[in-house]
Amino acid sequence: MSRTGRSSLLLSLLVSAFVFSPLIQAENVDEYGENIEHEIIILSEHHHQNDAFTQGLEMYNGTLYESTGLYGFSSLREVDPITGGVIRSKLFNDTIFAEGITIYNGTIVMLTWKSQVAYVFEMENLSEVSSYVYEGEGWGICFDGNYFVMSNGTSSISFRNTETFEIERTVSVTDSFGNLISKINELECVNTSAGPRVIANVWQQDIIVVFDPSNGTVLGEYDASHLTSENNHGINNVLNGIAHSTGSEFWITGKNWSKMYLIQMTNLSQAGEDICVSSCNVGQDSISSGRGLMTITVLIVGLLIIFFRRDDMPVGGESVETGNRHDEQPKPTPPIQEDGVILDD
Ligand SMILES: [Ca+2]
Repeated sequence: MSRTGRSSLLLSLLVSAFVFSPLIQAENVDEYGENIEHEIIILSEHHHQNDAFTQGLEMYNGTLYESTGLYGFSSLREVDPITGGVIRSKLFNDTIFAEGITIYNGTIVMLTWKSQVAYVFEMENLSEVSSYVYEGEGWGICFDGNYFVMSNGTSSISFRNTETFEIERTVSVTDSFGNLISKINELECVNTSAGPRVIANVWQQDIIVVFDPSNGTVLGEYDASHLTSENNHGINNVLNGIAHSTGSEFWITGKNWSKMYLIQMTNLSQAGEDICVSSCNVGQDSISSGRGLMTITVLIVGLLIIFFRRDDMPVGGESVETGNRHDEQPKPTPPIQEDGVILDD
């Protein structure tokens, strides 16, 4: 193809992208035509103990409570959110792998990964007062005012009786295309002007999702990759831990991160449309959406750019740095995993 021909083709594709762009914008607008953007705004950065393999995070009366996992390292901590300093902590024996926590009726309820026991501690002195039993794995938990809301590493969320811990009902977390969102991890229950919501980490993903607890439908997805790139120095040191502060403000951190963040989550009560969290099935619903058109257009333009620039690319098979950390090979196995301990969640 001549250079003139190439330029014409490129121009056509760019025009196509421009023509399709209004379709994209039209998908996520509110009743006034304003864009609904689910965005994390960093309000302040704080220290986080980087020995904390964070499994649960919850704020109560200005104090932050944190549970940390791994056999032999699990703990329950009372933390000063401003300094990140540990005020009090309780260490567990090496049979306990601590998971998510929530505050209920003056106590802290803490899940365990595979022990099938939820321990209950006094907030005053972190002493154990009772426990619940359950079947399966425990990952995240929050209290919605009526029930314990619990994740177990799948897409299924259970709503449990606060007296018996029996399951009252379950929902499956799905995006708006019906794709199941698995590995739902740490949770936070909040009430918004549009109704109750559950906010969740998704294990090994740089996103936080908001779903409707009545049916499990994801209403918003927040990209936290700019935070994970600052803190993630290993395959297990993932984004995890979210605690409601006030209004639309939350504390978030990750496993062994050295930073904790006070953030604002924009448009928390407003639902975006056509939210595709897992790998979308292009060819079905999404093909007719603006997002599908944008994806195709961007893909074609990207391929064309590569085509035009190929003469400038290095010879001999040298790779080009993409800047995408997901392209990296997995890091060497952490020592604790080599010892036979399977890291959670
Ligand atoms: Ca939480």
